[in-house]
Amino acid sequence: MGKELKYRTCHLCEAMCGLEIEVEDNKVLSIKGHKEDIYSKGHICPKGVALKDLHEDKNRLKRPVKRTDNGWVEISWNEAFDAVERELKKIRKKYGNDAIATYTGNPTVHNTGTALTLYDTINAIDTKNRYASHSLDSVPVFLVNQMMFGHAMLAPVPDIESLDYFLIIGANPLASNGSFMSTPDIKGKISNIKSKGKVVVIDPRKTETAKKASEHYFIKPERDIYLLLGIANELFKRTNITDSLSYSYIKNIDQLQEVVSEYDLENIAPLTGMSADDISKIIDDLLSHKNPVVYGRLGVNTQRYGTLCQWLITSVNILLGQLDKPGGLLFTLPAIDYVTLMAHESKMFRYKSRVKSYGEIVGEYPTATLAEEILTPGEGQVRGFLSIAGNPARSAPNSDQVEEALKSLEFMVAVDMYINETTQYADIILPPAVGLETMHYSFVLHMVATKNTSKFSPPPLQVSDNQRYDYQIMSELQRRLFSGGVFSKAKNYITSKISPKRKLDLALKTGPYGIWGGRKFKKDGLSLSKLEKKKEGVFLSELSGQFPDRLFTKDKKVELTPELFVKELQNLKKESFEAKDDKHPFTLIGRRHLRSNNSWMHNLPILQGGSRKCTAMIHPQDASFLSISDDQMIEVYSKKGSISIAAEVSDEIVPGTISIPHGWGHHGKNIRMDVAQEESGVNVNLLMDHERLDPLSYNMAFNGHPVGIRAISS
Ligand SMILES: Nc1nc2c(c(=O)[nH]1)N[C@H]1C(S)=C(S)[C@@H](COP(=O)(O)OP(=O)(O)OC[C@H]3O[C@@H](n4cnc5c(=O)[nH]c(N)nc54)[C@H](O)[C@@H]3O)O[C@H]1N2
Ligand SMILES: Nc1nc2c(c(=O)[nH]1)N[C@H]1C(S)=C(S)[C@@H](COP(=O)(O)OP(=O)(O)OC[C@H]3O[C@@H](n4cnc5c(=O)[nH]c(N)nc54)[C@H](O)[C@@H]3O)O[C@H]1N2
Ligand code: SF4
Ligand SMILES: [Mo]
Repeated sequence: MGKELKYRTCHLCEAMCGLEIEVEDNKVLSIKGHKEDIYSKGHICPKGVALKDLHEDKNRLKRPVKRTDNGWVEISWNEAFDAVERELKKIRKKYGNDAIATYTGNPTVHNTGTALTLYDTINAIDTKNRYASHSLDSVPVFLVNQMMFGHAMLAPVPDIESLDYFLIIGANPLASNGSFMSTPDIKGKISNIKSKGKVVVIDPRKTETAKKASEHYFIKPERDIYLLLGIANELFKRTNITDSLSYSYIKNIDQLQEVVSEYDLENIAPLTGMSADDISKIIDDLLSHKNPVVYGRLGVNTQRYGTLCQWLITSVNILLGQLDKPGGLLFTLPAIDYVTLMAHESKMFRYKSRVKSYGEIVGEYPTATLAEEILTPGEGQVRGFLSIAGNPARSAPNSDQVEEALKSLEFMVAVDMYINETTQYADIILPPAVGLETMHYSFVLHMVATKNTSKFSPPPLQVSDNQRYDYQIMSELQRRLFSGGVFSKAKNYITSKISPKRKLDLALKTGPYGIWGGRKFKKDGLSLSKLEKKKEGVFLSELSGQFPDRLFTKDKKVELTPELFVKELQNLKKESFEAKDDKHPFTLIGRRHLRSNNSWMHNLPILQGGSRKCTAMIHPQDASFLSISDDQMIEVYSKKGSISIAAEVSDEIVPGTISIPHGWGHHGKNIRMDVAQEESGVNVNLLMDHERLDPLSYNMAFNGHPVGIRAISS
């Protein structure tokens, strides 16, 4: 077979770039951005190109392996599934359903087959001990959406192409390519906003995004809550909001005014480390631009005030008159209306975790308590574990405890293509075909995209007979591990038999643009076969206003002052930020790099090397006080652990704070990631206290963590 061009959406981050892949004899010759792609128009980043390396990675497993005293041994799929079924059923029989825990990692959102089968599989296992990476990043957003709009997944998205003022607080889309804002070519979009107005970044570090912005302001970590309260209060003071807002469906504007009224600029400014004048200028700009939006992500979500910050960001946008408005924040209406399809799942706080009594959110307990649920004896203790596309040994806090917990399990199975820091503890690893071997439809990310588009990509590469897709593994586990009654048995059997393509086709046909959409036959409506003919995808619509119809609250109103949030503000008043912890006087924040993706792409040669990635960035003032020079090894310690890491002395970080990326520390004698192990880096989550959570959503508060620093003498 000669050379062929194939087209596929990149699934690695949220941006959904279209790729043009030159293939010959099932080998990748090159990967470029697909210029005709309806959404990304040729944009690509280095990770997209790295899909070739992922395909060729010698460490990638293609057949199941079993851990033995003499190392890893390949076994057949049948043998592997038999063992998983036998061992997990044994645990269930001995200790009950909840003795099996499941953890689903970030790639489950990005892999279409997994996303389409995952919940059926986990529901079949029928355990309350469900965990996911959501509680390491997203649950504050879910909680705010639920409380304000009635649905955890109904997330507002900046109408990025129409903005003339974009205030970014605690996000670095130039490195991350955006989150809860799926849009390719952030750099181009930021330039476009600048040509019409301003992009302003508020971040304890002068990030890649900050450098590209019109203005950047340093803020002390975890003080955003004061800034946001101050902004909200000032908006009420400077304009007659109650009169000027045209919404008929926003409840409790007056109550919000009362709640924020005590946060004057002069009082809050010193807490944030920003000047009152600078904050005042930002408020002037918010009010004088036609299309302003405030946007925040991990910096304001993975901290102790994650939910409150998210609430106030949404509220400030509402006070600016920018909710559900072109040129402001909008909601999508994707071809597969996942929000509506998942409406019955959008529930919270129905039951509590055993050890720490944390409430569940969308059926999941916080990952920060997973290790305790495994290690704490008693009824309901977790003894069996199914990990799907996750690396909690690196991504979850207090990783020493996580590893101790994984080691102590009676049985663990991982669905993953690598033997890494987490899967090394599995008894059996079930490796899926991944990347360019899989078909793709980004139905989860279309929920937070900046335009409504639709695209299906068939797999550009073939798999061998021995390989299995994630969805095949999931469905097999679903059939074998089902625990339920007669009625659900039939449903379970049927759902496990429907192929992901059938599921997609059905969802597309019955979705808002489908041939049966709105229960009427539309000849030119969407179906999978129609999409298959359009390798560049189809444009469906610009985002447009949909409220109050799209609201999921019972009264079709937006709740501006959820009681839970207002109450928590009272606790904030009791908080004092004066130096409480003399042993750990610095605050630690995270950092992302364009050529990295959480913990799992460090084995791809094309992404390794280049600029220093896993360093502790420290301000020259702090470095000189502690006699630390650039590149010198330092010890960073916390209540939970200590790491040695090279210092990167830089005035791009606010004094008193250090920044260390996560997802590194690729060591362990049983792991098999040759390239990653060469430049293994250091695991920052050894330092993280798993009890340091946002008290409302129980999301992990990675940012703002107290640490101490000392120079290591050479
Ligand atoms: N300190 C600190 N910690 C953090 C963060 C931080 O900012 N700071 N960020 C947090 C965030 S936002 C997140 S989302 C989490 C991520 O946490 P996790 O999801 O637990 O970790 P990942 O590093 O994404 O690991 C993904 C795993 O999935 C596997 N994988 C990749 N693709 C596929 C696939 O298609 N199928 C299957 N079956 N497996 C696949 C990889 O080999 C890897 O083992 O980390 C969190 N941890
Ligand atoms: N290249 C790359 N892309 C990724 C990922 C990756 O690991 N690498 N991970 C993906 C995932 S899982 C996610 S969830 C998204 C995350 O997407 P983003 O949220 O854009 O990612 P971060 O780079 O973590 O941005 C958080 C910013 O907050 C700042 N910050 C830290 N603490 C505070 C604080 O207290 N206040 C304020 N105002 N700012 C603070 C940090 O300095 C950082 O610049 O990225 C996704 N995309
Ligand atoms: S920006 Fe994201 S979707 Fe686009 S090529 Fe890079 S990793 Fe893939
Ligand atoms: Mo994430």
